[in-house]
Amino acid sequence: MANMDQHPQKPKGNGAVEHYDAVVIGAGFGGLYALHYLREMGLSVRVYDGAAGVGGTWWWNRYPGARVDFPGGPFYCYTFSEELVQEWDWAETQPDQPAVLAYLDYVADRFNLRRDIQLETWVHDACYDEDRQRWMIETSAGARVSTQFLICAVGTLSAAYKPDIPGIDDFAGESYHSGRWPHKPVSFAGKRVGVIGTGSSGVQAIPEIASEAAHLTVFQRTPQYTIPARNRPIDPEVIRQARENWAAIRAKMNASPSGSLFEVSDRSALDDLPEQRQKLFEELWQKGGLHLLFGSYADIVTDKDANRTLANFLEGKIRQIVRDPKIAEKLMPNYYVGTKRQILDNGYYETFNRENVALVDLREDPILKITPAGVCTERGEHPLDMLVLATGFDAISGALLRLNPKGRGGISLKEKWSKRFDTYLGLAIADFPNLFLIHGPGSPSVLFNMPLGAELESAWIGDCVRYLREHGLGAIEPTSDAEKSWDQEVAEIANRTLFPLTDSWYTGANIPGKPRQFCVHLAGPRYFQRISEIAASDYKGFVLEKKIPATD
Ligand code: NA7
Repeated sequence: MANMDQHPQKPKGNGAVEHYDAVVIGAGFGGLYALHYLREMGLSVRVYDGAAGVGGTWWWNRYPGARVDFPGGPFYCYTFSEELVQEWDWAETQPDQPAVLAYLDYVADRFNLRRDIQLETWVHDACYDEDRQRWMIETSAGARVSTQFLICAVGTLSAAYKPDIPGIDDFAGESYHSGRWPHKPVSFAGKRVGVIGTGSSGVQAIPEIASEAAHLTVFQRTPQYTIPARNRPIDPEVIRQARENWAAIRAKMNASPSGSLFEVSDRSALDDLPEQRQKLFEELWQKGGLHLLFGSYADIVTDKDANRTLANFLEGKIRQIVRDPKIAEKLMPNYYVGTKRQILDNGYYETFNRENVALVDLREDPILKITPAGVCTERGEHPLDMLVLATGFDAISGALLRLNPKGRGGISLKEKWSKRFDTYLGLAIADFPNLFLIHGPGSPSVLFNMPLGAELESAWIGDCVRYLREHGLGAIEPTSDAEKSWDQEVAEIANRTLFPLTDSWYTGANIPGKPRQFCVHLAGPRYFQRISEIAASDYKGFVLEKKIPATD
């Protein structure tokens, strides 16, 4: 896989080592809150991020149409500060990327975080020094840094994936990856644009590009189910109620399987007659967003027959919306609905009714190569002025592997994770003492409200650090046995669902050669209960080391 990020060469430092209690890598939702939490505990903390601004995934993913694909507004944001909830005005139900970035910029100022954040700085190397119980870090700015705790808040969708298509670097026109979108305005006007990829990013971008470009060619390998987001201004009453009852709302989100306020159905899709189901599906389709998936029936992602009922409904919608039946058939997905990241769109299927949009089905007409002039498929050349790669990410584990820390005995994460992405609790890794993960493999990460999950995980990490300090301990690390049983727990929960059966970035199937493993802990609130129980049991499953007296 081509590396999308050309990290700057390391300038020579002056040799002095900077010392911190904790280093956090990443200044997105996870890293910003980890900084706040640890600093409030009195720790010296330094955050490094390669981007030129805070925001993490929301800093990089600024492609047209990028929006929150979860219940947004006051429900996709930090929950820890009641004042913040009172102060920040969300305008839309599915905030767009500039709105989320503006919020994170505000948070960085509001909590005075910037003084401890160093931007445009990549961590090049991180090695654990067993004798000192500290991590030694080298940055792209040439600094050498020593820290007791290393918190990796590197993002689940941050290692952009550029496929190995012959000639991909030869294209002579403008070329952009959705996850590395430029900060200058990009104009599609009068241009022949090609988009490769129809996941969340492609589906969000395609209607926007089509409305401006002279012509758009969509290169689709795998069609996906998408549901109208029905983004709209937030009802001021919803905001008022959220502000008035924040503690109760926060508790409700904490207790919900997805970390949201969705009313979850406890009924089977198979208990209803077809007309009843159709009526309910239609109602929830009109409501928009994830209601259809979460609020219709309890067994949509656990029972194949229940899943088929929703698939039939959505396929009917595609046939209804897309006027040309041949194009509609090309857009027909073939997987268990809901087991890939559920896409929320703004007029995606409708886009294929436009005169200036063409769909190339790569399953019957594969890409042979990319030339300076465009994309060559088996059936001919598609001349283009601009190529957009919406080809996704090496998700969940990719950014950690790119960092490739070296743990006990010099073992690298790449060696450790060559076959499986073992962690304990999704928070820690055997042989990597004092290293913590936010949204790591084996945590609820991408299938739970991510800002809320980041808060809960950061607080767990902070409390663990406090425990070590209060007990005169210098290092903590899980046992391999604990990792094995955690791995089993994650798999057992997942195997009660249809998720592992689908090729997706949840299972790693989008990256050639990546080990297949469904890495998301699907038990939401039960997960957070489990990790607090483990903390309360004096960190069962971990080895705790006495503090070695400092020698420097
Ligand atoms: P996804 O969901 O991984 O989508 C990537 C798309 O790119 C998907 O349609 C892939 O088809 C396609 N792809 C990847 N490689 C190729 C090649 N070689 N040829 C043709 N098509 C290819 O990533 P997204 O960025 O859309 O979604 C991640 C988002 O989830 C994130 O931004 C949040 O919004 C939530 P495939 O399915 O592999 O056949």
